Amino acid sequence: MEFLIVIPTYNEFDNIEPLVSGIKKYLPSAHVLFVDDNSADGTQNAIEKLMANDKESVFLLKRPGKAGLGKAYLAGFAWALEHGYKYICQMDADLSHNPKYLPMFRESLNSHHGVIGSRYVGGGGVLNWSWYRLLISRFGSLYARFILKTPINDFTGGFNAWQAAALSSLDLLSITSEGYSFQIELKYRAFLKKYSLHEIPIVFEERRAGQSKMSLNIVIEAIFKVWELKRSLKSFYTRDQVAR
Ligand SMILES: Nc1nc2c(ncn2[C@@H]2O[C@H](COP(=O)(O)OP(=O)(O)OP(=O)(O)O)[C@@H](O)[C@H]2O)c(=O)[nH]1
Ligand SMILES: [Mg+2]
Repeated sequence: MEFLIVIPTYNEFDNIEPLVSGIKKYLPSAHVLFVDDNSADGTQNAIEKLMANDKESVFLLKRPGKAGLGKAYLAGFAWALEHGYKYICQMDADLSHNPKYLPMFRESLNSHHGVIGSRYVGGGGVLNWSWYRLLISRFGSLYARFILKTPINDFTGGFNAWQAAALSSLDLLSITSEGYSFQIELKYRAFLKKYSLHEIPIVFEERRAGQSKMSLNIVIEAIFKVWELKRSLKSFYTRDQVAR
């Protein structure tokens, strides 16, 4: 069991089939775990249809209701670790994350604890986003980088991959972030652990099908959470490292 892609879904019916065919095209050996929060649009049916022909590599974790991206990922990570995968990848379901980058992610995990798909390094970018969406995202990453004093260019992006051993050492059970701040928290914890993180340029494409779950609450959570992370995690990991 090598490479598992964990994909949280909420009402992504139209995206499931093209996403899985893209993954199979570029990284045929990858397994896929969908973590669905009881979508109302038949997303689970679309996943189960694929599973009927592919019991070996497509899996579905059903959850009772919409509880946010962070909780879905934590459930998916726990499943991945229980099943003994060596590498764990995070990816959105809405085709914003192009599966063509997966072979590069896999390759880079040979020499790095974590790989960050980055819109904000040379060669990376965003297609078809409104100027204000780009501004929120660009500002969000710079804000987190500045406050947390951490040299990561794309803090909020959700296309990342981890060596399972490194991921499992991040005290996942104590993570409380829900939306974008979940991505910030994970990367910050890995940085504090002094893990090697490699940013690979990706071009992010705006979703074409389904509805965005981005909300003002998610942005506000991230703005405040960064300060909380700085306070709570910095002292926690410094203490941990001194003790060792
Ligand atoms: N299981 C679960 N998945 C979620 C939840 N919220 C968002 N997702 C999924 O997380 C991924 C990212 O969410 P998006 O809505 O695409 O967020 P975004 O990329 O910032 O915004 P847009 O691309 O504009 O839609 C997608 O695969 C969503 O289906 C949730 O509460 N539970
Ligand atoms: Mg999206």
